[in-house]
Amino acid sequence: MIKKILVVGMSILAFTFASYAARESHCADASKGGKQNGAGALTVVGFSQVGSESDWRLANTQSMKTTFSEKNGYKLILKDAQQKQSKQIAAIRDFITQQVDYIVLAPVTEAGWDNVLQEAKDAGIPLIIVDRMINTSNNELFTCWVGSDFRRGGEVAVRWMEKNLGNDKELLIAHLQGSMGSSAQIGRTEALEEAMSKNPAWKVVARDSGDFTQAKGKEVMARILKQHPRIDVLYCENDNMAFGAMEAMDELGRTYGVKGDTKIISFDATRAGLTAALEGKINYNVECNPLQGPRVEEIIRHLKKGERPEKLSYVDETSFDATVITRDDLDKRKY
Ligand code: GZL
Repeated sequence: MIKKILVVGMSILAFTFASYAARESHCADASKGGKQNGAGALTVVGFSQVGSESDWRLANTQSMKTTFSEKNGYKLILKDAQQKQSKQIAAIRDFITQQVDYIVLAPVTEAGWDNVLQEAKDAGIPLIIVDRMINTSNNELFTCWVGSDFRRGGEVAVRWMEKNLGNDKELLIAHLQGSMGSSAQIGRTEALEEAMSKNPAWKVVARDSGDFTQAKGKEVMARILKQHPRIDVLYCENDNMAFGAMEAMDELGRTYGVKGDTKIISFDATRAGLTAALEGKINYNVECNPLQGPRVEEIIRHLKKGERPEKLSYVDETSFDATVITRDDLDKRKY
């Protein structure tokens, strides 16, 4: 009888120790990307992506897929949120349940993340934010961020406007905003609003959101064109909305681009956006680099070694003027 009690006691002790060790090693390994879920030696990365709303987004997703491939030692679990924050929150909770080694989040908007990021932190899973930023009072809720300086991109655009369109004469501006509350929309809008305060001759005659999509961009621009017979500048917060706006202008016989009445400023500098610039349809295109996969992987490699990489890192970007862009510029592009 005593022997039986001893055997039962020892097995309970062994089980307790094993489960404690597993939890500790998960938390410890979470910073080293250990194999925590039967995926062999692969490091499991859960990626909550905004959606597939634009060419930029597709390039961003592809960069993550190419980087976090099995041949590179990773298993990528990609979840597309169709631009809904509720789906992203559900995805993060699913990654926690699956005990992934790392979570990557491309947040659709800036607000509303503290609770679910706290859950990931409590689970000991490092969370890396890419592309847009979140608005939080607690920077410890995420490990690192990789993305663009959207305000700076907008300032590059308005400096081009001042230099090439002048700030001493009336400019009637149509402003197509991206997904409201996203860092890209906030930064690009702030830059234009600051320029408006410095250039009283500029007037934003129409402003609406096209949610970064071509279809919504066309719908919004068609409405604006019918209300405003003269639009000197379209300040468009991404290429896909610009493509939609161009469709609307074509249908209403309005001209645009280098030789047209409405000058188009766009953001992203996707291959299609730069093709439009090369064709003289988009006057100026400010790059927003989607190739963030390698930067995220570099962060994970540091974390695996127990190092603490830079909290914020910005991707490299440039801009393109239709009057100087060449076919060679386009051929060199990776997306
Ligand atoms: C920018 C990114 C934006 C792009 C859009 O980093 O968040 O979202 O400008 C995309 O094309 O939809």
